[in-house]
Amino acid sequence: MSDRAEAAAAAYDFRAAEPRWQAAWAERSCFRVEDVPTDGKPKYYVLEMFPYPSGSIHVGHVRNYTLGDVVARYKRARGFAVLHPMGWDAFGLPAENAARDRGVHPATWTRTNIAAMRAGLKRIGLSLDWSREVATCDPAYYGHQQALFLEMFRAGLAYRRESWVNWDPVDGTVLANEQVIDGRGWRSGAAVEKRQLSQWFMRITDYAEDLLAALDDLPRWPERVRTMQARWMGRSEGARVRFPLAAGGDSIEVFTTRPDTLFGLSFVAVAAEHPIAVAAAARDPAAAAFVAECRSLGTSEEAIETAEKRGFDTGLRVRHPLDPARTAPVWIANFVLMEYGTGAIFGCPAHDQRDLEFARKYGLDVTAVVARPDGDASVLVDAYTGPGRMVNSGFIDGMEPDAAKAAVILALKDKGLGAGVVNWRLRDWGVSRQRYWGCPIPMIHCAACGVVPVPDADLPVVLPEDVAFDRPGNPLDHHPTWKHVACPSCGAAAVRETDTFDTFVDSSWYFLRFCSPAAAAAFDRAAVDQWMPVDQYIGGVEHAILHLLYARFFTRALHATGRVGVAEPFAGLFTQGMVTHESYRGEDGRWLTPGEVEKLPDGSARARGTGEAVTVGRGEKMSKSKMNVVDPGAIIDAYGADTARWFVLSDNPPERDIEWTEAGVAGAFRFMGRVWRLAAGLESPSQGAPPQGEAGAALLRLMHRTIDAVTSALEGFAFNVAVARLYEFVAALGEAERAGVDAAVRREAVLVLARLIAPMAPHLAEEVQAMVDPGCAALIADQAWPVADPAMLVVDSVTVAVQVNGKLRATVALPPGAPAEAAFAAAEADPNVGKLIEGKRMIKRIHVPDRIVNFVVAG
Ligand code: ANZ
Ligand code: ZN
Repeated sequence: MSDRAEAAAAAYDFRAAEPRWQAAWAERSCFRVEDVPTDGKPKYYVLEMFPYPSGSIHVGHVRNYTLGDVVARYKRARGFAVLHPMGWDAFGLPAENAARDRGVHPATWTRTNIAAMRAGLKRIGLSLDWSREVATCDPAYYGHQQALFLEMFRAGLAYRRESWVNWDPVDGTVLANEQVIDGRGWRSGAAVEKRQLSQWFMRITDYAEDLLAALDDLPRWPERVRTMQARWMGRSEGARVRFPLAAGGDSIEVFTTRPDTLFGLSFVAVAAEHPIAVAAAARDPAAAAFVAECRSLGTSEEAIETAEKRGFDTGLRVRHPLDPARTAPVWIANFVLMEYGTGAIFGCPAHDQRDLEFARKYGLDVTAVVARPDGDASVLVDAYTGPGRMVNSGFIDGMEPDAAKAAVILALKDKGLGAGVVNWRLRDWGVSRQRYWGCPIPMIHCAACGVVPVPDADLPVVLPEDVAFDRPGNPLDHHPTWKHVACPSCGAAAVRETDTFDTFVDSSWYFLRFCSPAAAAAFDRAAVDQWMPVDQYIGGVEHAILHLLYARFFTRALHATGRVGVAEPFAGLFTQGMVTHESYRGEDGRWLTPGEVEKLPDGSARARGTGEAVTVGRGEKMSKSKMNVVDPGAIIDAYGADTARWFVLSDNPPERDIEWTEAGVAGAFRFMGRVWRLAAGLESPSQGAPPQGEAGAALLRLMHRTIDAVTSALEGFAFNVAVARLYEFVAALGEAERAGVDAAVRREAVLVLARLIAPMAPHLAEEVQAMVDPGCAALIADQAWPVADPAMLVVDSVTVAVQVNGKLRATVALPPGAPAEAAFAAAEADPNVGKLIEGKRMIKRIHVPDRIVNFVVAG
C-alpha cells in the first residue's frame, strides 16, 4: 500500500458514507409503513413536534429530531411497525412579515424555507417516512381542516361572538398579546386600544372537566406539564352572588371563591367593559375617560396584573345580599377582567391583598371577618388569608371558613341571590385571526340569512395568491374579488369571512393526518385507529400548555362526534432541554460569532486574526441577537451527521439543557473515528475459531452487559447513559485489540457494537457492518436488536451441573442462589441438553441449589 492510500484508509470518510447510506435506506424504503399494516407487528407511533419553516435547521431541531430518531430506530429494531412522519407547521405571521419587509410572497417564502429545511433534515439521516410529509399551508391539508371545523360547528362546538382584541390604530390591525409591548404596537409603536370584534370560538370549556380529569391518566407525561395544564385550566370552586342596586332595578352579579368573607364587603368593582361601566361612561365624561384609559391597557392578563391598581367611583351603591340595611359603593377597576367569572367582584380588603391595596389607596372600609387562631382580628400590612374563625359576620360568627362558605351559599340560595358554582380560568378558544397567511374560515355572511357555512362541495376555500401587502390590515379584506360570493342559501350577494384560523388549529390534528396523508377525507378512521395514540411525542416545553391542550381538545371533540376511536392523542410525552452556547463580546461590546473567536487552553478567548481580548459569557439559549448560534449544516460539513447526533445525546440527560462546545463535538468526532478503526483493524477472522482465553471471555461478558445496559437506558430515555456505556465498551474493544484477543471474538463484539450504536449513529453503524461482514445482505436498519444472554450478565457466578436422567450433559453459569425456575430455564437453553429433552415427556425436574439440575425424562 502506498503511504497516500494508507493515510486515506486510516480515516473514516463520512462525507462519502453518510449520503451513501441515506440513499440505501431510501432505495429500500426502510422507514415506510402502510396506513393499516397487515404484517401483524405491534405499532409504535413516534412524533416530534413538527417545525415552523423559519428558514433553516437549528441545533434545537437537531436535538429534538435525533431524540425521536433514537426512539424510532430502536423500536423498529425491537420488532415494532414504527410510524415516524415529518411535516411543516407552515402558516403564521413571520411569512407575512417577510412579505411586508422584503416583498416576497408568503407562499414563496414558506416554500423556499421548507425546501431548505427538508434538505437540512435529510442530511441528519433521520428514519422518517417522507412519503407522509404534509404542509399545513397546502390546500390539500387545510381544506380538510375547513371540513372538520364545519363538522364541529354543526355539532355545536364552534360559535361566533363579540370579543375584545388589541387594536393597533396606526397599522389598522389586530395584535396578538405578545405583539403588545408596554401597551404599544410592536411594529408601529402606537398606543394599543381595546376593540370589540365578532370572532369565532371553539367550545373547549365544554371539555374542561374531561381535560382536567384525564391528566391523571397520563403517567407517561412529565409531572410538570400536567401541573401547568391543570393550572392553566384553573378550576375554582366558589359562588355567584347577586348584589341588588340600592336605587332599585338591576343587580350586579359577582364570582367569588370566598363567600365566607361576604360580611367583610367593602365595595363592588366591575371591569371597564362591564354594562354598568358602559352605562356610567354614557352618563359621565369622567367615567368615560377612565374607561378609555383602561382600554389602552391591552387585554393580556399579565398587563393587567402588573399595572398599577386604579379605580373610578360610579356613585352607585349596592345592598348587602344577606344584610339589606348595609350598602357599599360600586367602582370601576382596572384589575377586574371582563373575561373571568362575571366581570365583577366584591372586595374584601382584610383578606385579599389586591383589594387591600385598592381600599387603602381610595380610603375604603377595611373590616376583618376572619380572626387568626389566637383570636386576633387586626389587619396588618398584608391581608390575612390563613385559617381561623369568622367574626363580624352575623349568623356565621364562630364558624371555620369552610363551614361558613356552605352556610352563606345556603342562605343566598334561600333568598334567590346566589348559588355555589365552579368557575374556570380556561376560556373558550378564540380561533379568528385577522391575517392572510392562514387557513380561511369557511363561512359566508349574508345580509338576509346571517352566517352561512360554505357547503362541503365548495371546499377548500383557497387563499387568493394575488394579494398586496402595501397597505395595513388584512389583505383578504382588501382583495378586489375574493370575498364576494353568492350566498349558498339564498343566492344573494354575500361576503366571505376574511379571518383565518389561529395556527394552533393547524397543529391540533396534523398527527391524525399523518396516519393516512393521502386520504380523500381529513383522515381514514381505520388508519387513525391503527396508529393512534402517539406512543411517544417529543418537543419543547414551550408547547406544554396551549398546543397540547388544543390538540387534546380537538381529539376529544372528534372522538365525541364519532370520527376517531381515541380521546387522548399523546400517550407519552417527552420535553427536551435546550441547546445552549457561550456568547462572546469584543472590547467595544459588540457580539462575536463562535467562528470569529479562538478559545485558549485556559478557557479565555480572543478574536481570530486581530487577537483582541474577548469576554466569554456563560452558556445560554442560542439567539441571533447574541450571535451565539451554531449552524448544524456547517457542523455536518466538518464532522458528519453522526457526530452531531452523538454529541447532542451525550453529556446530559435529554430533559436537561446541554451546552454546545467545540471540544465536545471534537470528542464525539474522535469516538466515531475510534469505532471505525476498530472495524478496519479486524484482520480477516480465522474461520470458526472458538473464543479463546479469559480476555476473550471477558470481552464477551462485557458485550452482553453492554447490550443489557444500553437496552434499559434506551427504554428509559437515558440516552446519555447509553452513550457512556458505549464509550466503555469501545475502550474495552481497543484493549482487546492490543491484547491480541482472537479476531473472531472481536468481530462478534464489533458487529454487536454496530447494532448498539445504530439508533444514535446510524450511518457509521452501517459502514462498520459493511466492512466487517461484507456478505451480510440485511442493512443494520433492518436488523433485530441484540439480545443479552442472561447467563453472560452474571458477574459472580456458580457453575451448576446439568444432568439428563442422572448423566452429566452440560454446565451452566448462574448467579449464586438462583431460583429453581431460573436454573431450569438456563439448563433447558443449553443446546446439548435441549437436544436430549426435546419432544420427550418430562417426568421430574430436580434442583439442588447452586449445584445440580437433573431432568428425568421418559424413554
Ligand atoms: C371576594 C374575595 C374575598 C375574593 C377574599 C378573594 C379573597 P380564582 O381563585 O383565580 O378563581 N375575581 C373574581 N372575578 C374576577 C375578575 N373578573 N377579575 C379579577 N378578579 C376576579 O380567584 C377568584 C377570586 O378572584 C374571587 O374571589 C374574586 O375575589 C376575584 F377574601 O371574591 B374574591
Ligand atoms: Zn342568504
